[in-house]
Amino acid sequence: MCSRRTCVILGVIGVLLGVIITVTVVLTLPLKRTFIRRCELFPGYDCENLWSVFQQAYVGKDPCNVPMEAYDPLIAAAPFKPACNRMMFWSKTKDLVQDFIKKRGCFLTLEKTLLGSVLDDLSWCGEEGSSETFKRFCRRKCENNPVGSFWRRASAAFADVACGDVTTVLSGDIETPFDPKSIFGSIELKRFKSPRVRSLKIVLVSRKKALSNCMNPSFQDLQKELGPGITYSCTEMTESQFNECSSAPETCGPCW
Ligand code: DVN
Repeated sequence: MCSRRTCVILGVIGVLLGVIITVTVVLTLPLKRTFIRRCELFPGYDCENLWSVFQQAYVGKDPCNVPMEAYDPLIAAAPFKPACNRMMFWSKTKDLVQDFIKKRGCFLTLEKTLLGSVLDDLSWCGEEGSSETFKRFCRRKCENNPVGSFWRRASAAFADVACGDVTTVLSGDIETPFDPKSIFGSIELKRFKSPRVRSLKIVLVSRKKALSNCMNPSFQDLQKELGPGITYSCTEMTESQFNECSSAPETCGPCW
């Protein structure tokens, strides 16, 4: 029988070991298990096949040489479906929008679709000469990295089915809320086409003291990029007004 002091020390060591093992297991959980678990929340898809098609885009390749087009077969295997008047895009406002969407289920973001959901906030890459999928230490700085290329390709396909009144949430906390080099500015906005898309409603949300408003010069650039025949509007909101909207009834009704 150990002395009280020894027992306490052994107990603490045991707990620490348990925490280290748990963290190690969770961190090294294969990406596939997360992908499949999330995929199975969407009935009607062959998740094993989708995983296999996904891997073909990057496994065995230089992680700086995975272009957007490498994901074409994956997009074809799980095409995006239009959700007219309910599609929400965002830029520099990911957390704000994801919180909103949890409360306001009627809107659809890319991250709520099958492909957006299975890979949301994950990292992955392959390596030449290896059949492995790596989760960590994947380079993100090079242009054609597997993760960035996926989000650009998925965003393009999601924007290609945008229809009706489209909403985009931008940040009033920054001096240039519309960034033409962002995915929204360089890929999604260009794919909004009339008559499929009737209007683009910008919601400019400020969490702190607003640094920009709907008269911001960057919105001139946005409107120049917007295709003909699409009505443009911009509404300024504080974060609390935006969140009050999210508690409104389950219609994608006119909060803005
Ligand atoms: O409309 C959104 C959404 O559809 C998304 O797919 O693209 C638009 C947001 O991209 P953005 O306009 O470039 O917005 P940000 O806030 O400037 O940058 C978000 C960045 O996070 C993207 O540029 C992606 O960066 P990356 O991977 O190329 O270095 C990345 N990203 C986008 N959606 C993501 C994501 N990262 C993790 N999970 C997601 N769902």
